[in-house]
Amino acid sequence: MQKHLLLSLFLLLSESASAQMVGTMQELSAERQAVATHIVLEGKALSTAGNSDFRRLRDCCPRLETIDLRRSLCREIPSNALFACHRLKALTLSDSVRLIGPRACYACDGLTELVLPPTLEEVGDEAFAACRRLRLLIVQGTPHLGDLSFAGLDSLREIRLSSPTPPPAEATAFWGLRGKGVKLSVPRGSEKAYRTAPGWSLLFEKKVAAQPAALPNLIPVPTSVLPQEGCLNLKELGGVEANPELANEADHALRILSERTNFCPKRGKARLKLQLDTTLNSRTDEAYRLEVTPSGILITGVSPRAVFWGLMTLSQLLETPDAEARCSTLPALIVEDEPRTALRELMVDPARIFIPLKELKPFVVEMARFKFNALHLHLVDDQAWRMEIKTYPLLTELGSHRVGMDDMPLEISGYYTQEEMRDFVAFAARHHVEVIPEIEMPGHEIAAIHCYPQLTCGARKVPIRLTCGVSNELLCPSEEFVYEFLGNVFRELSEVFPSRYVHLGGDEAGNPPLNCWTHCEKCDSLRRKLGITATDGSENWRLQKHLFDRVIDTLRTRHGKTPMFWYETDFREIPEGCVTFAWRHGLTAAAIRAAQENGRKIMLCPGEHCYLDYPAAPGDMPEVNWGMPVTSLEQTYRLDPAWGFGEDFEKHNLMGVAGTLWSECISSPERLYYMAYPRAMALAEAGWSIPANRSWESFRERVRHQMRQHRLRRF
Ligand code: TNX
Repeated sequence: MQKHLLLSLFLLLSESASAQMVGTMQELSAERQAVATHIVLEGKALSTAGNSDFRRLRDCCPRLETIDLRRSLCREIPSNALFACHRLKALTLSDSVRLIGPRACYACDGLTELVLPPTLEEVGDEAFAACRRLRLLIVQGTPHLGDLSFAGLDSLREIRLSSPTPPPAEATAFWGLRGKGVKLSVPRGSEKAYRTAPGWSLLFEKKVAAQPAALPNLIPVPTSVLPQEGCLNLKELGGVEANPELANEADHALRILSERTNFCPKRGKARLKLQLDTTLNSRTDEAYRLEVTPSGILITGVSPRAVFWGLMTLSQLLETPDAEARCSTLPALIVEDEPRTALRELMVDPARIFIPLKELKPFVVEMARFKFNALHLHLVDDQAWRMEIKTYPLLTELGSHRVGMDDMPLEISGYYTQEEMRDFVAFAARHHVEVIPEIEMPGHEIAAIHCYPQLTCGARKVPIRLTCGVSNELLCPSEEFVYEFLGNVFRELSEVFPSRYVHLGGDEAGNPPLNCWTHCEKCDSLRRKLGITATDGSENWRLQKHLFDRVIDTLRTRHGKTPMFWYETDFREIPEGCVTFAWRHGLTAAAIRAAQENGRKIMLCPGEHCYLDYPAAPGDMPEVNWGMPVTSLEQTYRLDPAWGFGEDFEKHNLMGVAGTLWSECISSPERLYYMAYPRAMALAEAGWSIPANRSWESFRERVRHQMRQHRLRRF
């Protein structure tokens, strides 16, 4: 005990007031976790599951720079333990560590040196991948090095090893370091063994041999793929041919060819030809045909967007197992393809945790690979307002900064200026991804109410919300300022987002729903004025209808937009010209019936399949949540967009599929990708491919290949 005290005192004086020495993280108060910069853990056993010592180090210590585990008894660093801890500068492992789990230190890009103790037996897949500043790696034992365990280490200069026999390594352990001149310091006499050992040999390779094209591992699976005789030698490909209306697609084509092949601009005689043919299909403007022959490639599409999807298919055909290897030949084939549903979107939530647009650009590029055609931006919520609205500057001045998301004391700031957003929307459009903005009403609006209290009943002042969940403060339907406010917001929004759609939220407005309006005098008189006499609980829903009707009318008549909203059973009516989203567990059939009865369109993103913010396996991130169910890859894959409702529903009501990435627990761009993939690939196929072509067994094979490609790309 005395030793403990002395050591603590020493640390306090020598390092800084935020140096902490404790047995386990539980002994450290939330306040001290929030400011800790150096932590020494001495615990006999560090916990690895649930709200573990490691989860707290990762999520609850935003200033943490060093972790010292030397005095702890810690056999395992669990998977995702310190995932994307960008601020971490040093990690000292204990001599008792046997296992480092998958992605344990993924993208810990502040680490510059790392010592793996002699006791270590296993380094999991991607355990230190993307630690881009790591210069020196010291391996004292012979652990097995997993798939991509040290991939993408741009700064690595030296690996020092004590073992004369090379630690067993997967072929991809050091992917990205080929020919980078990493110095390998090994015991004398063992150089040759390392030069030829699996995984290690890559460090000595100079040139990448061109690999033959992989078997088609296309996601989403196309309507038909017909193999033909012969193949195209890509060295004979000399360029791209397209009319001016396909200039954007021609640019993409050139980029794909130069990234993925060794084609010979000018010298090669064969061409990649892009062309429009509006007679190809009348059901959708996304149908394309891709033909590879020994003398060239032809992509025909109903629209530029369709041609672009053809290019995305071509890009997948050109993938080789080793991302550094260029594709040299392409087997002849004919692909004919079109989507099953019209709108295939992913939703991201920068309101809870801000996502800079520079991080969202590569996200859009990745979505487009799988033929998603819309990105839905959840721009506002109780926790923040993220979109510049010039009429109401306080929204972003006061509403876009806060510290804290549940137990994570993170400083979360940021908003999108209109100018930046225009640039982003144009970027996405070049990838044929439509950006759909969402402004929530009447609930999930605390950030706006905080800035402009007159938006809620009685102009109550409310603080910005720091936790997840449902709030009871709502926009007041009887306050004229609310309509003026929304009118201005949607007017400015329409000037930034050319999308046909605008999402109005509409979900989870209070608990009990809409009760905020029950005791508001102004709402009382509005109810009287509207002749709402019911007292069965439906009176507030009628007020909500009044609010929605007014806003929907403005959006449709003044801005030509199609409003969207999250379906709540109490809505009953889906107004003309609107699209509803089925999202709640167990209520998809009810939402579909409402869409059918009202003759409206519906998007499917049922919680059972499409909530990509839920953990994909037990114990996976987020390890701590509010009881989110596990939504496995298979579960997502098994989404039937028609929900068993048959052809009539599919033809008249089904609009598409959506995957949501609510961000209460998604605290970094790396985590956003981690939650999205591979499940987004499963969703892409559910939304695009016809049932006759879909099979979980086949998808499982293809997704393995696609995930390898995904991991090898940089975001
Ligand atoms: C419910 S889904 C919400 C969101 C949360 C999400 C968390 C929906 C329309 N509302 O506000 O972020 O659950 O999974």
